[in-house]
Amino acid sequence: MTMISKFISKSITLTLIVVFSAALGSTSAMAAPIGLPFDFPVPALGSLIWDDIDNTYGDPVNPVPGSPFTGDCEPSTDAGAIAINDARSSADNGDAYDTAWLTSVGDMYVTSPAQGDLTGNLFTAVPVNISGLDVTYTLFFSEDVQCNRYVLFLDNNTGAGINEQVSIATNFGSDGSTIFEATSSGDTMFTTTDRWAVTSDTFPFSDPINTTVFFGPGVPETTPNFATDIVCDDASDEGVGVRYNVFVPAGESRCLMLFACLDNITDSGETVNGAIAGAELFNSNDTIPGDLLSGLSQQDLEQCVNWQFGAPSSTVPTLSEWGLIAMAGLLGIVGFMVIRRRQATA
Ligand SMILES: [Ca+2]
Ligand SMILES: [Ca+2]
Ligand SMILES: [Ca+2]
Ligand SMILES: [Ca+2]
Repeated sequence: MTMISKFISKSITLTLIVVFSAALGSTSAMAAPIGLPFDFPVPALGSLIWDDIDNTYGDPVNPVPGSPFTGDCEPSTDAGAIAINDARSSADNGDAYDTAWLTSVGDMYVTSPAQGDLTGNLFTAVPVNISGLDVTYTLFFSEDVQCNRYVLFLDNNTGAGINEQVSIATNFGSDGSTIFEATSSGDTMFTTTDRWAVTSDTFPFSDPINTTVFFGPGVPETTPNFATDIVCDDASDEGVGVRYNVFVPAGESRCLMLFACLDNITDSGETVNGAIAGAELFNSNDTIPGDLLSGLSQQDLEQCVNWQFGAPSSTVPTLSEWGLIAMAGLLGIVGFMVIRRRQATA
């Protein structure tokens, strides 16, 4: 081996170690068990608190078995489904929800054992297996904006592709006073084409203004095939329910990512115009506010089928940033050695 080839082989080994350590570091976050129910106050944002993340929701005697769009939202006897019971905004307005992010895969509620993991601001429920998919319910609580991020991971560890309908419902605390202040299409009718909806309990407000974000801009692989403003057994239009068709190829993972925000989103004010201005930040992947994508890898983002991150239908693996930095360094050093060798033999 020449000196240069020895050097290259050593450098490649070093590069691999750097890349490998970076990859390990990103997945070895300390496990931090937390019992259900738990609350998540965000002291940096005034009175903001996400209340009672619990596994006591879903109606076991639902007329449409396992549907989050029918049955009792807060039943006295429950099906063990996981959801956020309520929230209070920065400006100290309570009763944002009467359960948010109640979820079904097919006709099965996404349930949870009484213990999950809370690492920093990220809650991860224990995965449950539904129709062959390992389903992981996660919530990220922002420190920057009055929003939480809901991501449902669907891992297919079987040898065949799986297609499922995923239904997600949020019932607002605004009850029969709920009005749709705005939707992303420019009207106040909530349909499958709306990326987001802003609702309130009608001015003057006593509950927070709610913004719910259902999918991203561009051409995501899936967007809702059904949308309803009547969820649970409430007769009035006091919630948002959406259903997605998700295909998970054999041995692969997919996810759905939605956001729920309160009041002015980026400040503590409570105005319809402020909420709409905040909602519009979700019209571009580049303006999603604050830390809301924190902890998600580029691969996670590309697997969330209701958003379009990266090139469409791209399956080319990408090097991590560390890998790119190490590779750039390696190429630079090799170039330097080559130049020196040329100078030495000139
Ligand atoms: Ca409530
Ligand atoms: Ca209320
Ligand atoms: Ca309600
Ligand atoms: Ca609309």
